[in-house]
Amino acid sequence: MTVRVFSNVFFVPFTGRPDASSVCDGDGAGGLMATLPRPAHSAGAKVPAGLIPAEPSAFWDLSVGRTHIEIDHKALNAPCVGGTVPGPVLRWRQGDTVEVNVTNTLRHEDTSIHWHGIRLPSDMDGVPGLSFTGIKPGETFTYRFRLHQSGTYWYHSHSGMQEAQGLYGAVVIDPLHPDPHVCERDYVILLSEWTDVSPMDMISNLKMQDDYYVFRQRTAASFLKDARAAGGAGAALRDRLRWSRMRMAATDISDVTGIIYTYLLNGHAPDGNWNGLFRPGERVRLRFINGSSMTFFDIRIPGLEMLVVQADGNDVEPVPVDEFRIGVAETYDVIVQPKEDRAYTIFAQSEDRTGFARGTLAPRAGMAGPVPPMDPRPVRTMVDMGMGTMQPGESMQDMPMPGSSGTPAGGQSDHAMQGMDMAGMNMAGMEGHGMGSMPHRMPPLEVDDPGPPPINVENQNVAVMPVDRLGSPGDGWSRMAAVC
Ligand SMILES: [Cu+2]
Repeated sequence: MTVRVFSNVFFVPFTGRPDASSVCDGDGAGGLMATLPRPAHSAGAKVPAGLIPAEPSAFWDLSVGRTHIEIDHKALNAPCVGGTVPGPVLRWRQGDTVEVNVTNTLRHEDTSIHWHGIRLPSDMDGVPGLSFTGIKPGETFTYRFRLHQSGTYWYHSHSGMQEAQGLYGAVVIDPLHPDPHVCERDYVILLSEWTDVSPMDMISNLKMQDDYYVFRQRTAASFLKDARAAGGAGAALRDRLRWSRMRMAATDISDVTGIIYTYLLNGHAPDGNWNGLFRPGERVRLRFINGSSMTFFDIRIPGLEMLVVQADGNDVEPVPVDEFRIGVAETYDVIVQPKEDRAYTIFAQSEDRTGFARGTLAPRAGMAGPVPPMDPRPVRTMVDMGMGTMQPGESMQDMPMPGSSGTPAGGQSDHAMQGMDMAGMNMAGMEGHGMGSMPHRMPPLEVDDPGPPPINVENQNVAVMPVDRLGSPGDGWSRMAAVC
């Protein structure tokens, strides 16, 4: 079996083409395919989470209010659309002028809806204080704009911390031209987080201690393991000292973690097991949306190859993958073709492996596939920090360079200096680091860089030696190498 770990670096633009019962109830049948009536004037149509309305509609009435929702024993008076998390899937059609009335029924808070990734006039963008004044309690604001694009997008509040607490939903825009990727089944898979901790408390905690929610620090007990991995106690100690000098933790992958988050798939906790139905042999399109505030997910469906056909709403040259990573606010459409009469698990583990979201593609409602264990947690290296792995005595030749795909983090390989951007590099600090052994293959320096940006409140650190790691294998690489 070939290992394919997806990175968007491989994507080339293709052609221009084409619930909300929240899941808070843990109803496993939430994603069943059904024939749904077309909403003439969709009032946040009550369509099960993940299902796309049967027909697009240009007119929508949405109501924002707070609703008591409990998921995974975490109760929250959540700000949301239509009383559900996530809000309804809005299905539009390219070329239409859509009209969305958003009524704020919150008592004391403004609200707003921002259309993520949609090209529209600035006063329709829904960012209070920037392009409009927000929607006051009791008011209705009418968004009206023409749709120039198609694809998978999403919407979320841009007021206060409402998005972090549940005010988001999916947007699916049908293309004007025939869609090259029409499938028998079509589901939205919206990933997000759920917690009963106040978002303002989270920010306050993080301001005081940046690894407040990281409960997996390296300790004296893990030093032996580190020493074995680093090739000696001295190397392991030096590594820890470098991290210590930066006042950072190598294990600080996500600022907020599964310690307080439950990861949701279409609003369902892992135990809720969202279901999407298929008949064996059918092609199923899954529109993944990362609607979380903090979490990157690594997604796979054991036993199924995924064909990535769209990224952030843009059709791409199809790429088959076994796993891909989705960052916050990104969308990826994939097509799968389950051939067996069995359940397949959609497994989305958080990048830091402190939890996962999970759902099931199944031929019959209520089925559950095996849930794989999470992969080992990643530990950051100096390469991840853009600082290379150079140690005293090592030569530049040993350092990972741009385009060094296939080199595991922290690994070493023989690379020419080609492609390396030396501009802005502080060479003074490199004495004793083996510059004398720099290979002769190094091309002449081209210094056309204006230099690093100023360090200020907005820009607090700049990588000394930026390294392009888009081609690097993902965190799942070692696992996949092991099983293949
Ligand atoms: Cu956004």
